[in-house]
Order: sequence, then structure tokens, then C-alpha cells
Amino acid sequence: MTDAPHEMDASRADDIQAEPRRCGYVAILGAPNAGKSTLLNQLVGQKLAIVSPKVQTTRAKILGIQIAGAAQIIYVDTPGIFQPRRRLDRAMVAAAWGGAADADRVLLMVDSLDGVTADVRAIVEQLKATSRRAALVLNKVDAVKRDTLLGLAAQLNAEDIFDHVFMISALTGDGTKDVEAWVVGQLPFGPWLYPEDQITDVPQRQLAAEITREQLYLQLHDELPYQATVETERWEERADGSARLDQIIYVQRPSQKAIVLGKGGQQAKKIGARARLELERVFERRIHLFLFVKVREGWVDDRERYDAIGLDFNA
Ligand SMILES: Nc1nc2c(ncn2[C@@H]2O[C@H](COP(=O)(O)OP(=O)(O)OP(=O)(O)O)[C@@H](O)[C@H]2O)c(=O)[nH]1
Ligand SMILES: [Mg+2]
Repeated sequence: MTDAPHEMDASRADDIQAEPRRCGYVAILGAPNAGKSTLLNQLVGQKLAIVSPKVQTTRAKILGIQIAGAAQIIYVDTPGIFQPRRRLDRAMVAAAWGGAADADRVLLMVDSLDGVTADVRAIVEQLKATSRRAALVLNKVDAVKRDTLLGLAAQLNAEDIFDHVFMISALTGDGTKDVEAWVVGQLPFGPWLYPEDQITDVPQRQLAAEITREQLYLQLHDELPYQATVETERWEERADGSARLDQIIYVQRPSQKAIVLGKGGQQAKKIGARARLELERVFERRIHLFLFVKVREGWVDDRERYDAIGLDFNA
């Protein structure tokens, strides 16, 4: 009798052997605002990467790990690729290409509303120059006409670097299951690289900082969000199951601090209130959020800030 459970375990082990495990990295590349982070969140089924209508929202590589049958897919969300001008730009674009170089497969995501922009053309040229093949993911099908999509697909397919073309909406999830199914078949056979319950490499403190930075992108205008960075300085567990978070918003100039704070601190209050709601949703617990705004002139040339973001200062 005591043998029964043992026998069941053995048969399960056989099942796993019947379908060999696969594991690999799949980089999601594209111009800023293509919808890469939206796709990552959609595929993993959880918010790991922040999303905004502004360009250059994502600053560093983010892993989203998904298990599909016998496969462990490690998606790599990357910063948008564009013509870099400043140090932070360079570090972000270098992080994106680094993600592609390390990946088993590349998905090139194109915003179908924008079409083949100069940035898209430059990415295609770089893929060609490095003999990298990719799958083309035309995104935002919910917002464009079918004819536009077919035209885009034909135009990009002529480049002869794409093994497959997908037309999806990362926002609604339309077509994303097809991407997943294709990716699984592309992954090399081998053991899983991450524990089964791990879904990202982003530490909690950093995700929390990103969620506040998302509010800067959603609530502030022009260049300001780009001039700011957020760090979680303290994460304190409370006996009642809630957590207290202290975060610092670094800006470059006193005039920017005044904008973030707003009249009588109203703007900062609004940013904090929305960020707290989103933090509670993502972490599924009560959060007490304390925001501080500090001027750190030239933080964009401060090595320590790059380390905190996970970027290479010397890229
Ligand atoms: N209509 C529509 N909008 C989308 C879709 N996918 C993403 N978006 C929107 O496009 C904007 C950019 O999305 P992100 O996911 O932040 O884009 P990204 O490529 O990660 O941008 P960066 O990190 O700046 O490079 C957001 O406003 C999204 O809501 C889609 O399938 N349809
Ligand atoms: Mg992004």
C-alpha cells in the first residue's frame, strides 16, 4: 500500500522524459513605444515592466519568465532602440543590443501605426550587419487597417531577415498565444535555468521604484520624466502585513523639483496616491508610500545611479 504514491511519482517522471525540456532567451527588440513592455506583461500575465505613451519608458533589460508545457521561456524586454545622443541614451541602447546578443531568438516589434520609421530601418540594418534573424511582430492591430498591416508585412519581409511574421495586439492579447507557441518550438533543448516559481529578475524594490517612475511618465509632461529617476531607499515590513516604502525621486534641477512637487505639494501627492494604488495592486498588499524629491544635479552622469538602474555607465 505504501508503494502507491511512489509509483505515481515514477510515472510523472516518465511523462517529463517523454517531452524533453526546453529553455532559452527571447529578446523583444524595437523602436521606443512599439509596445514591447506591454507584450512582456501580456505574455507573463503579470505587470513586470512599466508602460506609458511616452518614448523611452523602459531603461534597462527586464526578464519575464514563463513556463509553457515543457518549455521555460525567458523573455527579455529591452529599452527602445533609437539614435542615442546622451550618456543615458547610449547606456539604454547598449542594454537593448546586449539583450539581443545574448538571446537565442529575437522578436522585432514594430508599431503598425508608425510603420517603418528611421529607427526601425536602423534596427533592421543592424540585424542584417550582424547576421541576426528575427521574427517580425507587427503590433497594435487593434488600431490599424488590415491593408496597412499587409503592406507593412510585405515591405519588411523584403528584407529577408524574418523567419515569421505575427500580427498582434499586445494590449488586448490578440495573437500573443501564436507568438508563444512559435517561440516554444524555437527554444533549444536543455534544463530550465530558473526556479519554476520565478517570474522575473527584477527585485521588489526596483519594481516598486519603476511603478512610481511610471506615474512620472503618466502625469508629467515634456522632458521632465526623462530627467528623473526613482530609487526605493527603504522597504520595511510591518507586523500587520503591510509594508512601508521610502522612495526618492531624483531630478536634475530645482525648477524640476518645483514641478514634481506642484503647488503646495499637490502634484507629488497625486503621483504618490496613484503609485500607491498601483503598488498595492501589483504586490497584493497594503503599502504606505513616502516620496521624497531631491535635486541631484547631473545624476545622468553619476555612476551610482546607473548601477541602481542596472545600466553600464561606460556604454
Ligand atoms: N492600441 C494599442 N496600443 C498599444 C498596444 N501595445 C502597446 N500599446 C500602447 O503603446 C504605448 C507604449 O507601450 P509600451 O509597452 O510602453 O512600449 P515600449 O515599446 O515598451 O516603449 P519603450 O519602453 O519606451 O521602448 C502605451 O501607451 C501602450 O498602451 C496595442 O497592441 N494596441
Ligand atoms: Mg518598454
